[in-house]
Amino acid sequence: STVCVHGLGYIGLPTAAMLANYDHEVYGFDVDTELTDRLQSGDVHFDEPGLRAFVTQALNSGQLEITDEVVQAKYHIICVPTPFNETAKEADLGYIERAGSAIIPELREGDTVILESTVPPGTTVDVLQPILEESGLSAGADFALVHCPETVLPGNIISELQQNNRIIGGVNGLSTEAAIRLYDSFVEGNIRTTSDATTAEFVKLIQNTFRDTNIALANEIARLSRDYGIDSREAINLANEHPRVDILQPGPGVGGHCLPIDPWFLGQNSDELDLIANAREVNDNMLTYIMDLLRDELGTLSGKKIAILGVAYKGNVGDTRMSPGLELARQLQVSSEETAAMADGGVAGAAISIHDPKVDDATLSLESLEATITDADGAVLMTDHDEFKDLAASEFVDAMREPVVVDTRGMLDMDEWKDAGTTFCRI
Ligand code: SAJ
Repeated sequence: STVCVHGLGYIGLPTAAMLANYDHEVYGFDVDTELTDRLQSGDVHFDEPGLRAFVTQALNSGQLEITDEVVQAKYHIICVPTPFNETAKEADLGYIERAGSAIIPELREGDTVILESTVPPGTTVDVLQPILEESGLSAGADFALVHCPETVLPGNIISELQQNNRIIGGVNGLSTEAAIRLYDSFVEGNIRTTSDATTAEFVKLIQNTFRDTNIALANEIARLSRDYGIDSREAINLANEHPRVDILQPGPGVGGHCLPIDPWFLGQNSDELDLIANAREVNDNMLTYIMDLLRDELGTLSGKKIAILGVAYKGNVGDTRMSPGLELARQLQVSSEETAAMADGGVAGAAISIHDPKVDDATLSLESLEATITDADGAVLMTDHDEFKDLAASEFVDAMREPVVVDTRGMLDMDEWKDAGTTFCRI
């Protein structure tokens, strides 16, 4: 079929290439003409294993065309961002509204419009449908309208696009059927359907909320464990021996563009967020906890140099969106005047240095590992990159002014690091 993919980011670009590599005639559309120019020459703008080759294959076969105009097509797939407005605690649906408006002139009877972006429950029916119906066509009768949430894990996008189970929620049965025909052509997982789009939207949000809440539990367990002088990771691993217990790993809090945001979407049209909102706070407060761990050893942080190892939001990716490492850097540098507004009210005022072998970002003044830890008073391991498994305790002891090391990912061997002479603590 002909498919027009709207939005060529983390989801849209791999999806467009996937469909093209499965012989659909695909038009990848984006409003950002600088981006479409780059993509036309096969220059992929973000780091994802295998993606460049995958996109190149699609372009070379002639099945994928990158365009800066919306194209008439049997299927329109909307993969635009839904940024979160921190202050209003609300999703910004502007990109979806603009994508919907751009489809109107190209929409024909028998076409299918699929929303993949993560959205607050009700968006497909209450926001997108009225816009599309300005065409004079009616959803469910003249054209199919569905929500089919994306579920791929950054770092593993291409294989999860194929392997994951998908949920399709159409505004009616005919809509659902139309979307199944498209996804069936490349999805190897199961395709599950629901009779309404709002349920599909809700399901996606509770999946990410489950993970965020589970991590919050792990983080609270880590804090409890410290008070009892035990190792939280050993306790969690043993607890998970039970056939019906599956606790995730504690860490520096939760980053990325999904888990820290999606739980709030559930509260957009409801007042019922309680545990879910608390879990968000528990995760965000891990940064305060890390700064308290540093203060326990260093006294004040004011004027101290803290080395931050890892500003990607998770291991082995170069993505820094909502990253705990960057947020820690920000909070450590907060001066006394600004501190009043901070959660813990404590004065930080530290100097920071940052090392991340996976991140490529000129705005961050990243340094080599050696420069980062030289003369530092504290070092915090924030991201579980494979490279960090090989960190050598002796190098830290030699380079740092005071070898206080906080391992928020449980990657380093505690006994070895203590024996080497560091003041070591781990979450
Ligand atoms: N994290 C922990 N402890 C853990 C696991 C993760 O602290 O045990 C942290 C990570 O370090 C990271 C954050 O959580 O900061 C999120 O990482 P992640 O790997 O859990 O998830 P994302 O954000 O990369 O991708 C999630 C996935 N959702 C679920 O697994 C339910 C993915 O499948 C979704 O497609 C994606 O969100 C999305 O786009 O919604």
